[in-house]
Amino acid sequence: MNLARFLDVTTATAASAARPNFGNVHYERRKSPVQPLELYEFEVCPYCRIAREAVSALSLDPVVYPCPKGGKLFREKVKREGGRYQFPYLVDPNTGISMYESADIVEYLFREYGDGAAPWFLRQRAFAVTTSMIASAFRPSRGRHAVRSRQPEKLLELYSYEGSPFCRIAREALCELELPYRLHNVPRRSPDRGDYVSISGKMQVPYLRDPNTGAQMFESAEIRRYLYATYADGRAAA
Ligand SMILES: N[C@@H](CCC(=O)N[C@@H](CS)C(=O)NCC(=O)O)C(=O)O
Repeated sequence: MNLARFLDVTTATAASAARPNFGNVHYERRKSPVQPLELYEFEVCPYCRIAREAVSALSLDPVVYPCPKGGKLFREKVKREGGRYQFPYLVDPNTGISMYESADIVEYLFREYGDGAAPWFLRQRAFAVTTSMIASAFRPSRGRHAVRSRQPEKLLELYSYEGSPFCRIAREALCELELPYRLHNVPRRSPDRGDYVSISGKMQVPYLRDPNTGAQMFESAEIRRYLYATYADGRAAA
């Protein structure tokens, strides 16, 4: 392992440790959305993390539209539809709702799809926000700013769960490149793990599938390199 990779993994692991196991274990899901939820967010935003932990804990599979700072693609849609640039922003086409505010998103998801009550680590607001800010502070520049990219025709697919440091590294690259993707959450005890293993061949995340090129891969460093090589406009992965 070279020094850059060592630092990458160490800081991503420190970020995960600030929210230990939150979103890594499945909570009861009463039903699944028929049409995928849409989540507008960016990786380093601590409030977005809270929303992502909720979808991860419920093993939900939203389409994620990355909205990094300086992004030209999906930020505008949020402004147009919601009235302001603020993230996270959730759209549920099944119920017709759309909302800002991570606390409202958590409450909505567990009411609509879970067993009613969100777990304490998402409900205790001051604790959730503070620790999520600490997590972001370990990787202040990753998953924050947009990098010019070209858009894929078909949605990429990422299998992941929120608290894995390696999944974070993969999500950061998708975010920086503003690549929309279907996020399949497979936390521990998720009922969806069986299906996942039959697709991927083993229980390991992150796992990226790109239907545009046929590429599929597990390793976070390889995922970052692949995404930059394939979609960045003339820039290699840092
Ligand atoms: N109270 C909101 C706070 C959301 C918020 O402040 N989000 C910041 C990013 S961390 C934002 O949208 N900033 C505007 C921008 O990025 O353009 C929540 O919990 O969702």
